[in-house]
Amino acid sequence: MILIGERINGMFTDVKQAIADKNKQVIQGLAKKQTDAGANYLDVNVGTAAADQEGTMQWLVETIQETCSTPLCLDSQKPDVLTAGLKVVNSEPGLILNSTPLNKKNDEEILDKHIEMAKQAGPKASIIALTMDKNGVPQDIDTRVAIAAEIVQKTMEKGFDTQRLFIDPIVLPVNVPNAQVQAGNILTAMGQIKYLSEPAPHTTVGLSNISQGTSERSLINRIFLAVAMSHGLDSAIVDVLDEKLVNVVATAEMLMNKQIYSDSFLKAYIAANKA
Ligand code: THG
Repeated sequence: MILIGERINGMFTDVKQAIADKNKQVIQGLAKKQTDAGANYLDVNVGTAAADQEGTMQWLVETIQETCSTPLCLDSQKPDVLTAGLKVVNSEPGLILNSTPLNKKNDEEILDKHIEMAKQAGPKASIIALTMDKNGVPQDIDTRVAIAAEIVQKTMEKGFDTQRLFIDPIVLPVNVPNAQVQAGNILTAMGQIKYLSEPAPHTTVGLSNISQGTSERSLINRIFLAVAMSHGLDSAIVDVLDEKLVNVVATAEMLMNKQIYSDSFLKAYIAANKA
């Protein structure tokens, strides 16, 4: 399971404040803590508060890279913000560009642009593409899979390895009226997306979206993650500082026979993930 740490996101009050104060310690502390907890990548999202999003992305990337070499996942819907991040990021250990829809009303070519940016960034750069198009976020299984199929097709046409593609079926909060059915739709779509190419694309989700505004947030996150893994999910943007969540990942992998059982399988998982 590829774990992407969600915490360096301007959506969080402490990160928003650190960005405003140019407080490197807060950002570097979060980078180190998430790396120690088993994050394979660190999501970097400037949020909506910063006036200068491009400069903020660069400051975050440089600040993180001063303290650790964990691969980064540059998270912005704005190509200019990603371009700014790409100027300073070290893609040597790996990189993800997060995230592009299939197309947008005002940008039909956005997926092509992201693929091109990833190609320029070197052999280890991947992209996350959302099962979303100019009509918005689909509410049913078939449209999600159809959009995913178009994403896979375009990826192949561009000569971009499908193993460098992560497809995100877009997780919505479960408490939104009429949205409860979406969790199941996402699981079914995810299972089908795995059959779109050989080798299969990765799948990923913004896990914490599922529990926004609910009580029992961490319980909902943990259980949805385990269920999603059984439907083929092989990556997620998560709160890796939730130790029990990481234990759920380790246990699910062990029960699916992807990790060998030993009495210390939890410790072994963390140790292997850190390496
Ligand atoms: N898909 C992709 N990328 C994404 C998402 C996605 N990136 C952003 C987001 N969704 C994933 N990251 C988060 C980070 C935080 C929260 C949810 C998803 C979250 N934050 C608290 C909240 O809103 O309640 C903030 C609380 C606080 O300030 O402490 O839940 O889906 N590809």
